[in-house]
Amino acid sequence: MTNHLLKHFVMKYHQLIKSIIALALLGAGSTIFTGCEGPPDMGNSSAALADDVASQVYVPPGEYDEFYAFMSGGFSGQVSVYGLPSGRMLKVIPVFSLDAEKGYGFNEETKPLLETSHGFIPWDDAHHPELSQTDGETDGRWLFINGNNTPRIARIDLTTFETAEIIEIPNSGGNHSSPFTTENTEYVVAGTRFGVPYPQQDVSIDSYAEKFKGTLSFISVDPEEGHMDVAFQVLLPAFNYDLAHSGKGKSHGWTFFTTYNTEEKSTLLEVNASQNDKDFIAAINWKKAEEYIKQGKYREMPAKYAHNIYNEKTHTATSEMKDKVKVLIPEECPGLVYFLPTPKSPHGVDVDPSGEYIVGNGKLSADMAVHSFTKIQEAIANESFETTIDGVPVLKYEEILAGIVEKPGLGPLHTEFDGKGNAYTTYFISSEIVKWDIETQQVLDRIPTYYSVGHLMIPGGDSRKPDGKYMVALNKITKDRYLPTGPELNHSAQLYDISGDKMKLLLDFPTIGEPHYAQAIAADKVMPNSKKFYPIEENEHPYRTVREKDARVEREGKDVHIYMTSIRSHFAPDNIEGIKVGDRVYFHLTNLEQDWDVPHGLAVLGAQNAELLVMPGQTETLVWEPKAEGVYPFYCTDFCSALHQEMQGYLRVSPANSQVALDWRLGYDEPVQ
Ligand code: K7E
Ligand code: CUA
Repeated sequence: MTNHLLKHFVMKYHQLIKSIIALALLGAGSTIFTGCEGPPDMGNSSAALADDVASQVYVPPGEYDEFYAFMSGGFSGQVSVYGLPSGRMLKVIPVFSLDAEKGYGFNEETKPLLETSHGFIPWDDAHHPELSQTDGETDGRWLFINGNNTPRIARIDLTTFETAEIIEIPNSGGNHSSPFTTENTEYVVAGTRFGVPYPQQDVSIDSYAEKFKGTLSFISVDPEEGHMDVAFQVLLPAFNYDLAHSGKGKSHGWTFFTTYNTEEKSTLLEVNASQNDKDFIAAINWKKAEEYIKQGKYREMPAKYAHNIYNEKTHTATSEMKDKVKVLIPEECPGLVYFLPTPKSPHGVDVDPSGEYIVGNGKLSADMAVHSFTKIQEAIANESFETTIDGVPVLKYEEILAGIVEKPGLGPLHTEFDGKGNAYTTYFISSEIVKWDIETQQVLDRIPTYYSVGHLMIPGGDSRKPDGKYMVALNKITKDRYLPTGPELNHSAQLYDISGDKMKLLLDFPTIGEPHYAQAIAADKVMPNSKKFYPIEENEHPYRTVREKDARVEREGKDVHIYMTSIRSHFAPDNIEGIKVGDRVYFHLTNLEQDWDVPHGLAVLGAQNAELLVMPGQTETLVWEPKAEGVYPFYCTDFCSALHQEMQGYLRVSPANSQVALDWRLGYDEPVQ
């Protein structure tokens, strides 16, 4: 956007604010263009790209990228992995949604990962990937991500790049302010976006202000195994808890959650939740919470939630239903929670690498408030409280303010840091990123995004040690950036060089779903630990077949278990007879390969299911219930050798009352049995 247009926006700010409230975050893309004389000068974006830009993002064939970037899939429910600076897509990791490509959620082993208290849920809306940290630095062990719709947090193991665990969050509705980690991954957090009746019950929606509540959950993470548990919840008024970040350095021990709808309305929120001049950042002293838990000052409340863990030895997930949770009530726990007044419907809350500055991205505010952790501590010590809400002291705004960034842009959403004293904030409505000095709050630079940027990401940009070389803008609107693909366009990411004084656009690349947020990490923190295959001698799957000569078929009533192996380029057995209509057939396929990148697939004609894609050394199970007699081919779906097309077999299905004996073989001369 040109400076002229920007000035125009700022001047018209007060006129615009009404329409912003009405339109903000709704008609996004069009809002940019309707309030002014025409579209911004887009020609500049490519003209401004100098020749050296190409070499900055060029990773020659066969060479590796410098960073792994993990992008949330938004409504795809997955995580996608990109290399930076090339923007090459490396993998899609299935998390909350079924993925037919990998059989995830279709095979028997991964189905339990998608169990919840509402039953099997094959989809979610994933917003915020978050890397595990040690001492405030990303450590490359795990990636967490929230499921927004049916509140959940998933943990991805970065040795396998697979979902290892999913825990459901009870007493919650819309797990949006999640899963932001603490400095040593003591906790990942989960704040409810929607107020919900507490406990859940059949009540009038008009009873919102009295019967509805908002919970903020702290999910402990086992430092060795990574296993998650709901350590405690804090029970608060039914505000909408939007985003969070934990303190670091001097503010380690605290976590900050933004709120909107402090009006506690349940209808027409675009107007009703935009009344208060200031909403709050809820500051939770979780070290204090740990003391209260130790002292037994919690209430144990009934709560139903699923905890699902994938076991890498058995290659199988299990799901357990939990039934209670520890709840802390602010009235009973002084010093646990404070509200920091923050203008106006803040979206992101971001803590700078030192832990001193807490940035409230007030999306409907002209200026942006930056709080000081030191001043917050002083205000608490002096009891400088404006008032108290449900036992939570509200600190005095003026006393906790480090400063404000004056009229930087329109619609601030999120801020990240480069570790060199600079902050970078996205402006959704004015479609730009503004760089400013954390200590002086002076604006230093601004650059347009194409278009309507949401989150931004700097590798390590929310940790104590950002790697301030690149920045990625995650844009909501793609419009004219790529060849048109009909009404739906992939979201667009943009890569910027932030190593100098001026931000510089390097690259556009399309993404999958809606990557609200992303995280990135130096490749050498992850690459050395990447698993190449599963050692067959460690396979503890109950239906494994570790030698081809053990391949067999066993009938247990109407259940038929096929203990099958695959190795280039055949299945054992490859001819099976004696299956009957009405049987339930389990293909337990063990891939005997012990080499990197040699998966085999398995697909069966008429199976109402996805394929299996079995990694070397792994066992996976496809269930098939044949509906009609006949002879059904099956084959390998992954081109695994020159004789991949020969990797096939047949399964004969006879009528339910037939006398055809169970029989299986591989080759005419060398029967398996
Ligand atoms: Cu899209 Cu973090 Cu869900 Cu902001 S959120 S943009
Ligand atoms: Cu095995 Cu193709």
